[in-house]
Amino acid sequence: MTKHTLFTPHTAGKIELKNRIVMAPLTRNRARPEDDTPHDLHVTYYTQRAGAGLIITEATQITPEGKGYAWTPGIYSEAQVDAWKRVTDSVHAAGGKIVMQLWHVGRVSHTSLQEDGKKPVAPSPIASGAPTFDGTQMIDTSEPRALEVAEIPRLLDEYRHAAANAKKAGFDGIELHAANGYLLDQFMKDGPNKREDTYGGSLENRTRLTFEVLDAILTVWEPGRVGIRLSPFSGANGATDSDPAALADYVVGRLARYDLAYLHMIEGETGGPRSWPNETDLAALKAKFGGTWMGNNGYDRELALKNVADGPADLVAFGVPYIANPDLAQRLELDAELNAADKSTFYGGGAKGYTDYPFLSEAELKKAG
Ligand code: 8OZ
Repeated sequence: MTKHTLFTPHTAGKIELKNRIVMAPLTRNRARPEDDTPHDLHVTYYTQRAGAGLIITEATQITPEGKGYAWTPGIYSEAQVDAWKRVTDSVHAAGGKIVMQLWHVGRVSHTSLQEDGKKPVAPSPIASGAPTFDGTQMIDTSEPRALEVAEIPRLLDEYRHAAANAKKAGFDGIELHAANGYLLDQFMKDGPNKREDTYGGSLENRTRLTFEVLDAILTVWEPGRVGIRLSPFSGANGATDSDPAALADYVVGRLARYDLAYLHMIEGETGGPRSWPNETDLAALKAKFGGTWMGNNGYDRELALKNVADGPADLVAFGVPYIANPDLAQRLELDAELNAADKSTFYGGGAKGYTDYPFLSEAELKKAG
């Protein structure tokens, strides 16, 4: 029996994947509170999932200012580099590939999560209206202050530094988080971005920061090891745009010139419908990009098989199914049953609901194989 394409290797830029099943970036809020480092549990959790063609880490802040939730990890300190190195070494020893997702939350934060209780930064001083978690309770995000143009070189340095740290930590590449209403997405969308300078107004201006950040991290990494995540069709965290089809078309068109590892597209709204504007044709967008297209959002086995075979996706990223199934790639290949995910342990806590989901047993493997 020939293998379905979903289970065959694919080269994403310069990253060689053993199959086309990707573990999506998943915020799990289990980093050490003292210093935002991943610990032993993270090593186990990611290593258990090394059967994926590619693992994308949970969103990881590039700087303390980029933090928006309790217990998310960072990649700005030496302690964080050392801790992540243990994760990458272990994943590699298990035959996996892993890239780090670089994150700055922008306005999706609270003063209590910022150094010295400072206001979070954003394109414009407009609160996201989205909630966050401060380590005790869900709270409204704070009203941010507008980032000044004079601060942008400092921000680019922080992205560059984080990208260099990810390299030191042994990752196979990085993914730039430019989705879900966080800083770069806030700049790109005309709901949160009301600026009247060179970072606001036209599509060229609103996307300027994203491309400046991309250029900054490309001084550290070759393009074939850099991916980017976008969600132009989503209003997550209050970031809406008046013309998402035009935004998607413009950004994807410019990304086509970069020869990146992949474009990771949230096809619709995370946890919501797989829907996009009538004017948008995902296959045409993929063709415009020209490189590896990673589809995400609401995929099950059937849709993944179909979209990889019919061409609108080269890779498929699974989120919730990867929380509950460390051996998801194998289960999908064998068409075995999936464990159900326990929502109550998604965010925060310890091993429960994190590293204790069962692998297929010998008996189940025999039955399925
Ligand atoms: C869920 C909870 C907190 C953050 C994203 C990084 O949506 C996230 C996130 C998801 O990209």
